Amino acid sequence: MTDLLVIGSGGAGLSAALEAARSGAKVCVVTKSLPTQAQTCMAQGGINAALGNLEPDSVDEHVADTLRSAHGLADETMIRRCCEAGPETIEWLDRLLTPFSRLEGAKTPLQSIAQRRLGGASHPRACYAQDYTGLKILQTLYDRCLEAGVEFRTRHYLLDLLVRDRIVSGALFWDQDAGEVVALHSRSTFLATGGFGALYHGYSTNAAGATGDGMAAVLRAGGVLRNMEFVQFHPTALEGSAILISEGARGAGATLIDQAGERFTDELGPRDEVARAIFAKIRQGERVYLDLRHLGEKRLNELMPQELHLARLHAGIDPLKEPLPIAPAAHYSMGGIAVNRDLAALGLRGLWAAGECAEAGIHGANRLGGNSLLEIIAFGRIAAKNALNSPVNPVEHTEELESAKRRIDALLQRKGKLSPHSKHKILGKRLYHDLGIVRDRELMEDTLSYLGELQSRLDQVAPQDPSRRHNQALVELLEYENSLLLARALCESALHRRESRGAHWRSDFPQEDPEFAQPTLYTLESGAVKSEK
Ligand code: FUM
Repeated sequence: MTDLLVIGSGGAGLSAALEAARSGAKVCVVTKSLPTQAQTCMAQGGINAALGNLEPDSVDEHVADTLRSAHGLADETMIRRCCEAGPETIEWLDRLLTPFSRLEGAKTPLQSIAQRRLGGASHPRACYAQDYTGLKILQTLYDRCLEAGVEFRTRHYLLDLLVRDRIVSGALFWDQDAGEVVALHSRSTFLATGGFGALYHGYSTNAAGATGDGMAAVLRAGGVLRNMEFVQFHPTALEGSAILISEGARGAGATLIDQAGERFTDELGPRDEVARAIFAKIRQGERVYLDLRHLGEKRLNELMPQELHLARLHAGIDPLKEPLPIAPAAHYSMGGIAVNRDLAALGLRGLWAAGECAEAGIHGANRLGGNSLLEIIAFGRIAAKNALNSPVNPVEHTEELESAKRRIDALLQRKGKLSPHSKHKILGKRLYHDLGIVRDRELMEDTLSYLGELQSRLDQVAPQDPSRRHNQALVELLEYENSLLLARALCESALHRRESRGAHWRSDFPQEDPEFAQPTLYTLESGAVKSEK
């Protein structure tokens, strides 16, 4: 029996695990893939903290930038908590030996951490490790977790939370290597399962496994999702492959140009605005490029070795010689599990959540680059402390375990002709075009009935392989089921919000409307979207 069951091994999960293990708690991290295979790596540009290492900055300005970008849908108290935690979070990561890029001639280690300006920020505030920031943080956290005695269970897919009378005391998993269902009980359960960017399969910077499994499990357990209509489209993914080219490039001076070689937008505006400006060009049949040539080889090798490599590998283009064709791609889920100010899931006891899977009132309608890494580390640690302070008494869930075993057996025996992978690809294309950067009622209503059809034909989608062990197609089927559930939540929430705000842009309601200045709430029980009062 563990004190803290951490589901997900990205930055939020590993920060929570480390914090808890260092306080003496027994911690188990469970992940559906391998530790450090997480979307945290996609936050390449940096982690925000008002250190003022390049020019004067303050927590108040960080709060103001974040609030402005959230378009009235964030919780100022939570934003302040997050921004105030910034400098201490960087100090903590520095003590853990995160290899940040450094400035020369600084008086203290903290003052020596290099910072760059990302979109929507009034100062260079993102601390970085070249363009590997998220990855380097993850690797550092993982090393420290191993030293602190955290147990890891890999390739365990979250099936459902163990919940009775609204009290969560662990979860059921499909152990992909053993080919069996396992129940893990815990005094506290922490979800750090990431977002649902992979719903936009083929049009997303996220890995195919970013299917919002924790959010879907919370819905089924009777919990609440908030602001599901807000999906961030990153302005600069490589055209065709959707490989992320970090905002750090624009922070260093890269420009966006159209076919005529003209600049057409403020490259360091908030992501929603930049993505829309690019999308408008693409809809007119133009191509859009990110031009890094003028930055020069020395600077690019120093600041962005990964971007250079990715462009050469995936686009076959040398950014030192040619501009890169880019297009916006789904990058980040602003919406997620509704949590209170203690980061406890609404409507359920014993369950905490932080990071991209949670909606904690930080990002509202549009997230600022660099704030997600800060949120996952700062709130992962806070959530772990809160969770350990409010344990529940786990009970046996024999019936749930048996029913999950029967369900998996039935899925493995299913005879349908369609593969989950092919269905996911079709869904991704449809969502990008009809529930993407620009939306309207007609398209969304069509999408909703399309989702209904997909749901009614779900029994024709089968793994095509009855093997119990190492069956990736079974996992893809489970992920596809979650994707359909979340796509419906997204579409219904987007239909409910009859206005344009931040990343939710409707051509039929192009203005922000004060009527909709509250978050949306989505549950399975009510079967409907409500505005939070
Ligand atoms: O562009 C980027 O490096 C992404 C950063 C982020 O999502 O915070």
